[in-house]
Amino acid sequence: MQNTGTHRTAAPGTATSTPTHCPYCALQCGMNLTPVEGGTVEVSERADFPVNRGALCGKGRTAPELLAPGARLTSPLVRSDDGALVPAGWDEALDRIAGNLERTRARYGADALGVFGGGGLTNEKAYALGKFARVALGTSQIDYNGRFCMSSAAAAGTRAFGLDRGLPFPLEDIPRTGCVILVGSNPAETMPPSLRYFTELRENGGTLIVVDPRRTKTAEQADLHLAPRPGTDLALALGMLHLVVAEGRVDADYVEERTSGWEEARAAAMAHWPEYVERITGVSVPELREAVRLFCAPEAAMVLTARGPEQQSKGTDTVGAWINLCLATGRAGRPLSGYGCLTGQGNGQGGREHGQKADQLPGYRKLTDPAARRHVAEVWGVDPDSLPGPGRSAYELLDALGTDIRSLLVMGSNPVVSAPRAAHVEERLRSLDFLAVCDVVLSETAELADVVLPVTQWAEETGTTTSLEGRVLLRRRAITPPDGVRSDLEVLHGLAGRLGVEKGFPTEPEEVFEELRRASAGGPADYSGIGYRRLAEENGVFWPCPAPAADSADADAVPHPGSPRLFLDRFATDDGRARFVPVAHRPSAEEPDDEYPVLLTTGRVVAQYQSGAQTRRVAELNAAAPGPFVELHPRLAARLGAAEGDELAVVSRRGRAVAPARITTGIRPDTVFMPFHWPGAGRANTLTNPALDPTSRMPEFKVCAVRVETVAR
Ligand SMILES: Nc1nc2c(c(=O)[nH]1)N[C@H]1C(S)=C(S)[C@@H](COP(=O)(O)OP(=O)(O)OC[C@H]3O[C@@H](n4cnc5c(=O)[nH]c(N)nc54)[C@H](O)[C@@H]3O)O[C@H]1N2
Ligand SMILES: Nc1nc2c(c(=O)[nH]1)N[C@H]1C(S)=C(S)[C@@H](COP(=O)(O)OP(=O)(O)OC[C@H]3O[C@@H](n4cnc5c(=O)[nH]c(N)nc54)[C@H](O)[C@@H]3O)O[C@H]1N2
Ligand code: SF4
Ligand SMILES: [Mo]
Repeated sequence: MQNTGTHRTAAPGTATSTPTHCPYCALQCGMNLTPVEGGTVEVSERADFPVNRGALCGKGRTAPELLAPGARLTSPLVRSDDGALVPAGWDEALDRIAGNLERTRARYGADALGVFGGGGLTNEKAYALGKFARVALGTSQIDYNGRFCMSSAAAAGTRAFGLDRGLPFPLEDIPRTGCVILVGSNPAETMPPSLRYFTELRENGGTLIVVDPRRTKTAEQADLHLAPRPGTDLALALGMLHLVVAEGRVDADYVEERTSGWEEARAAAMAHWPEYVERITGVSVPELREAVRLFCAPEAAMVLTARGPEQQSKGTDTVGAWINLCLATGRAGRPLSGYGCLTGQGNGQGGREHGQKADQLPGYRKLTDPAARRHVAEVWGVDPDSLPGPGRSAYELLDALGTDIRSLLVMGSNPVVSAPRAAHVEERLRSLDFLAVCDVVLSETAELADVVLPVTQWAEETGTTTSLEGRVLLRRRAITPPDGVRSDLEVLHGLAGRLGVEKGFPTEPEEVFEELRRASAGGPADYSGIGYRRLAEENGVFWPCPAPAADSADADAVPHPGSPRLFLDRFATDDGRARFVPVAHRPSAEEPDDEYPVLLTTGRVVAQYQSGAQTRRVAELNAAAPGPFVELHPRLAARLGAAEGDELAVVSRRGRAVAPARITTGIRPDTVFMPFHWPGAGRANTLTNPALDPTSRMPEFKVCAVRVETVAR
């Protein structure tokens, strides 16, 4: 992978450089930007930001390439009578969108309008998009790609702790704990600069356990690598909890003082004998025992999950089982201990808090809660009864396109590549009466649109993101955008005005943030004590951060310091106790059979980001990861008669994808792996199963049954 891994750039330290953060993943690495010729910027090291201390991966380092006018969209596009997308002026493009939305609404009602957002949008955009759907469109039908990301961990965290903040502690705690279990997480490829926290953990004498069906670059760093069959993490965690009980390792005082529901959870775990768990997972009983020993030996320990165990039709219960393991051993809400989820997208954390989710109002409030509706309606200056109820989840929304939902606005996602059962989703998108897409490039989804709006990018606009640590950060504008593009906030302002809502959609990010502060005040994700000035001075503030009480007599009341570490005194439940949830093993929605005998799992490579819409346009990244592949074990390859590089067809009940073989002993022989970054013949999501978790509505991206065949040349 040459130089697409962790990399340090030179530090010119010029007076004109602007400190900001990467446009891509949730680590939100700090970087300095200096304007250069050609309308782009140069990235240099920003050593003062503690999370990455100047280190960047190849994606962050090359992100400026997409700022060049030739690399991105600089004019709105509209579908002409002969079916081509042709350049148009902003007024024409916005008029077309507003006109179509209005006609759809008049004919079919407001719920025939859909909105699909993204976890890469800043807090201001996510907030404005949720408000736009409920106030300007009046529709309940809004959801976003974060549903495909960490929603199972969010649901399980809320269920157990009463609050979902991905990491309840900062990354800097990792090197100081005793043991970390990383479940279905591959930071060596997905957040390279974060790997040092795990290296330092081991240098300090701590141990790292990695649970992944593949021996990834991350697993290579581990003291113990467990390689379960995809989709069996729930059983694995239950087997470990069984051993914790059987070996007398339960922290009875902690369970008594800080939790509820232990007896039921304990009984459920005791039904999962180690030998039974070995049969389900393929992880041997001695390996299970070793994992329990390493996890329980030190005073403090952590479990961190990512998409491996979460993107399953039982993702919520699976995360719940890992949380139960933490609770039974007294490893949550104590210093250097706890359960955390490594959130993925640039604003994966903040994007899930401020109202672009189907059931949600800003501040992580519930749309079904009358008090929350009253509070937010007051900030918005509308009647609480005018706010719609909860809408469909992401996949269900996409599945309803062309039937119940007739017109769709997409902002910050590329579902043609990234949604499960993508051929069906693509067909649903094509069946819409009207599709509008706001993007920086002509993504595969934008290619299907009736109107495409070109928007400004990270270095061209100010806004806040909330990193995987729950740290609210200020991204600053470093350069002027090229002519022809507008910000997402300007788009929403322009559309709302055309729909007759003249007020309430400001285009200045700080003005939106000030409103978000008020809307979030008193909610679980309270940002009311955070302002742009403070963010500029403090390198981020951890929420919750309430403002000093308005009725406080003391005008100089000390500002809230923010909350780097949660739950140390009490959990966010009504009684302050963490809740055990009894869970039991169940099979994946699709198990292998004679016709589809192999398991497919999917994920990422270091040089490409998500649907690849951005990174496939960067030459260096494309050279490092030029296309899809099928990773398989030599034994499976031998059975198929396939050699390295041979074209393989992977066939599921949803469709067929073709990509070259990459043969490695680092994967289970019963499993193949495909990265999902590409459209076309090698699109992994042609194959994936949209079976949904009943609680989080997360699709089962990580497990489905397939048949693998060689393709005759
Ligand atoms: N380079 C790069 N970095 C990224 C992204 C990107 O697209 N590219 N995306 C960002 C985003 S939005 C996200 S969500 C994160 C995702 O970050 P990760 O969760 O680290 O990424 P994935 O590759 O999806 O999945 C992690 C691992 O889960 C394993 N896995 C598959 N099935 C199972 C299973 O059943 N059980 C277990 N235990 N493991 C399993 C896979 O083999 C894989 O190594 O990355 C972020 N960073
Ligand atoms: N098989 C399989 N599928 C998966 C996953 C998996 O592990 N396996 N992972 C899932 C996960 S975790 C995720 S997060 C999703 C992500 O999948 P997508 O939602 O498709 O993510 P991106 O490719 O980041 O899409 C973002 C789009 O918005 C554009 N964009 C970027 N910034 C902005 C902005 O500020 N404004 C606007 N208007 N547009 C912007 C980008 O150019 C891009 O076209 O994929 C999911 N799909
Ligand atoms: S790890 Fe994530 S935030 Fe850091 S440079 Fe790479 S993509 Fe950007
Ligand atoms: Mo994600």
